[in-house]
Amino acid sequence: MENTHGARRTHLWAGGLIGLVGAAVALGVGQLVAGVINPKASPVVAVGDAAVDGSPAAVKDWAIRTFGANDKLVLIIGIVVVLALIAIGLGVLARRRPSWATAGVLGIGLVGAVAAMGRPDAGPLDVLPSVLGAAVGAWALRVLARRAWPYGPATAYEEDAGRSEGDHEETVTEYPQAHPVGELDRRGLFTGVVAGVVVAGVGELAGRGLAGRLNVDKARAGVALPKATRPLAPLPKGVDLRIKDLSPFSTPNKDFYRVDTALVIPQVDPRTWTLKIHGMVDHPVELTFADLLKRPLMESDVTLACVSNDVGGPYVGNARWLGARLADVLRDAGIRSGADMLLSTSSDGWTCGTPVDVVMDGRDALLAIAMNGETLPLSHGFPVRQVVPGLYGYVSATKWVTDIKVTRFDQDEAYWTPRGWSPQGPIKTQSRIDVPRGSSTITAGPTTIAGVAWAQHRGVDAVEVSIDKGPWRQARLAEAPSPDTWRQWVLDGWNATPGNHTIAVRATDATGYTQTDKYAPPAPDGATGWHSILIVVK
Ligand SMILES: Nc1nc2c(c(=O)[nH]1)N[C@H]1C(S)=C(S)[C@@H](COP(=O)(O)O)O[C@H]1N2
Ligand SMILES: [Mo]
Repeated sequence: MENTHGARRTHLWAGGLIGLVGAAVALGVGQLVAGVINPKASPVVAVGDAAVDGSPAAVKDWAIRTFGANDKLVLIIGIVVVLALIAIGLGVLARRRPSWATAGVLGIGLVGAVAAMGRPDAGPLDVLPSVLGAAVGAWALRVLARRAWPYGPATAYEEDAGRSEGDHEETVTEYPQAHPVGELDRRGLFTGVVAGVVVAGVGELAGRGLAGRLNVDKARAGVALPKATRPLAPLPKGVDLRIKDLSPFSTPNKDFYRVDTALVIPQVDPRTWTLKIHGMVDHPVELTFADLLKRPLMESDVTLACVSNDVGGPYVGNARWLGARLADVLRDAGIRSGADMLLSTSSDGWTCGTPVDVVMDGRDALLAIAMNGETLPLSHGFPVRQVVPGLYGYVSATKWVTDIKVTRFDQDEAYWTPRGWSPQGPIKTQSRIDVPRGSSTITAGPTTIAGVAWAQHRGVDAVEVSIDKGPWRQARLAEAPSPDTWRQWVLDGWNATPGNHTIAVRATDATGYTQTDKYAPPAPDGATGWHSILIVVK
């Protein structure tokens, strides 16, 4: 039991605690409502999406480079931490200025609602998770504050001494009160906190469960992949040098890099998926998934690369894709003269601008449905994505594609263009050292140096290695099934001597172009420069 003096203590910790529990209730209710309406409208996800779309290209670049595939997790954690700090502040405020705290909670809800409405595929109901979550959260905060300080807030100590123990109203003026105003009721606080945590947890779990009913994993598992009308021969053995720690020629799906703006992987049901082709065409087309599976399907080995890759970066991978020729589908629609851009849109509103002439020039530009013999994984665009050899992913590789508008570069702009990236993005010739690892320590003696090089749709003709700025030595190249894939390379017979060494690599593509040593950063249209590593030999 507190004494009168103790009652005047501020109990900041209790304020912070009820703030956190109120926020948890708000998020739990928000998640539950989002589960019913639309998982992407959940407050944290909506704010995260808005942060992704609203942050400058340089920040996104930095996030991708620094956190890699964890960039989205880091963002969500960041949002939750900021929210927790605000919640603690509002909880402390709730004791003495309950209406300010309520206004604060509703204000946060408004931020969530605005973020949810800012999504390109938002519906009017998408404000509800944030609005209802905030309303219930604000109410919960007031209830918690009343339970924690049932005898009134500390500021009312002098003004309102008779509020407690109504039965003894006559006598309280003469004797010290049993419960001074402003006293913390630990039991009331505790039970309130427990109730709040239960509500938050149930909301969170039920919301996730409801969101899961939209899960298309089952639909994906049910897809019966047709065989290719024009199957490719199995890969020749010679494509893979089978060197330890060297990137395998075929990147397993589970190891394939993932780059996109989606915080929640779009769940696109193949039974309702359609692809609309419209704009500067003679006959607009709308394809269903079944229509697409009935078309002639071809296989193609294509290496994808991301423009955000710095020199030597990891965002490149090679797969065998199965799909319908995009050029044939476009020919059915009849492209009108003057059109030079395909503006493709994903189910979540991301857009991509691809040159018409590149897609129509005979290369294996696909509407792909499978990757390495497996139905397209959800994270790589299920049910249908574009694959265009020779172009960076941001101008070609639309995942979850649902719409292609045939248009002109001078009339339309894709997602990354106003964010500082070039409208056009042919892949630049690049090479990378995988073995030995940069900055590693190795033992002296004969050492294998190996890596990959790519110049999609031109092909890699030569790779050279220079040790300690010495003469360029020709690396041995693995086979490549087509100019659309990367090529492994190896330099045997280097006798590593103790000390520090630098190793640099450069490739020459089939047009005769040799990589420049002049460094350019990824923005606006792809990095250039030689990959160079430092190693320590002991
Ligand atoms: N819908 C959608 N498709 C997208 C993107 C995206 O953000 N959204 N990112 C593109 C980029 S920048 C790249 S590099 C490739 C990466 O494909 P992957 O994740 O399958 O490796 O997808 C492209 N397709
Ligand atoms: Mo990318």
